[in-house]
Amino acid sequence: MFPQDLTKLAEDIREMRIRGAAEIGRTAAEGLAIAATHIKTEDPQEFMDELEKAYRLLLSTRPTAVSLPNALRYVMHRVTTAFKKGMDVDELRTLTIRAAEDFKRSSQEAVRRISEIGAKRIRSGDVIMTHCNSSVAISILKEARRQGKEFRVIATETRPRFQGRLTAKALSEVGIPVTLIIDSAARYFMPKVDKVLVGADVVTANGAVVNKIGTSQIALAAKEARVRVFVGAETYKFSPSTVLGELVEIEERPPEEVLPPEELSHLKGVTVANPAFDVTPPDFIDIIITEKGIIPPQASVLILMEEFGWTIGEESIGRTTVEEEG
Ligand code: RUB
Repeated sequence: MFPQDLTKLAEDIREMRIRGAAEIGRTAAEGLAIAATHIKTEDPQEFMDELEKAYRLLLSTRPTAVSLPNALRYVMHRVTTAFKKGMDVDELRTLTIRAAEDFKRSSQEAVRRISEIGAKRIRSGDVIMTHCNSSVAISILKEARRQGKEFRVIATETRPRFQGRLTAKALSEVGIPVTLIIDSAARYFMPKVDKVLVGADVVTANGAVVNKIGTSQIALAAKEARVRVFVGAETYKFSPSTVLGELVEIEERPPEEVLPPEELSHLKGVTVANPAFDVTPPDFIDIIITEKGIIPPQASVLILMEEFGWTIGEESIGRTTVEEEG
């Protein structure tokens, strides 16, 4: 039995009340801290077994954003190392909570750094298209605005969950003019756009970016119109398993998000497909803005090697993508 807070947190991620790759990662780490707080045992092995169950629950909530396993493994790696050194339950509990806080802090700092680096790429007079609701893309735009730059944003509404409305709200609140468009109007507007700026759920070893469904179409239209595509992604969005040739799982969301079940039931022979993400190949991306600096997508593997070591294997994947303290 999981504590109620943890079950609710996992459900909030699954049902997208908590969403966006960065927030999913931070919340998942917090989930382990909640689990650690509630585990009632004096036996370190039992503590680890219970924590492992919480890890599996959190891991199962959404399959695509690699920030989720990277955040969880960051915490688990530190606790497992301490367990192997013979720490008692109180120490393991404290360490789990501290590791989750460290991940959160490090993630927030990465986003802050990216916003500083990314804001330099935005000029007054720009028209910037964004898709979905990326906290990283938004923080870059907000920082540029804070620096006094005057620009306009075109935000796609992002069917079926309409995350674009959240983006429009967040930007308008800081005085950035926004035009909200339907997703299928992206190519129509592209000739008027100077830059496309999106976030990422995953960056693969070859520099492909997995982000909200529709991102690749926008990147395609951008390439056709010779508009540059910028991606904002913290290094914990880079996927170590893709170095080993693993493919990124694309989440398939329920059909009810697209069509009410009662309507669907009247349509004989009609099924609904609702993939939540797509893959934009590296050739369609100009730069990836990370907290370590700007890289061309083709250099993504270097970020992974730096973060996970030059001999990436199952062992190193269990490590971390954010710096550990002490
Ligand atoms: C959100 C989405 C966002 C990325 C990046 O999808 O695709 O663009 O997660 O977000 P969903 P951030 O709404 O299905 O979670 O920059 O906040 O990490």
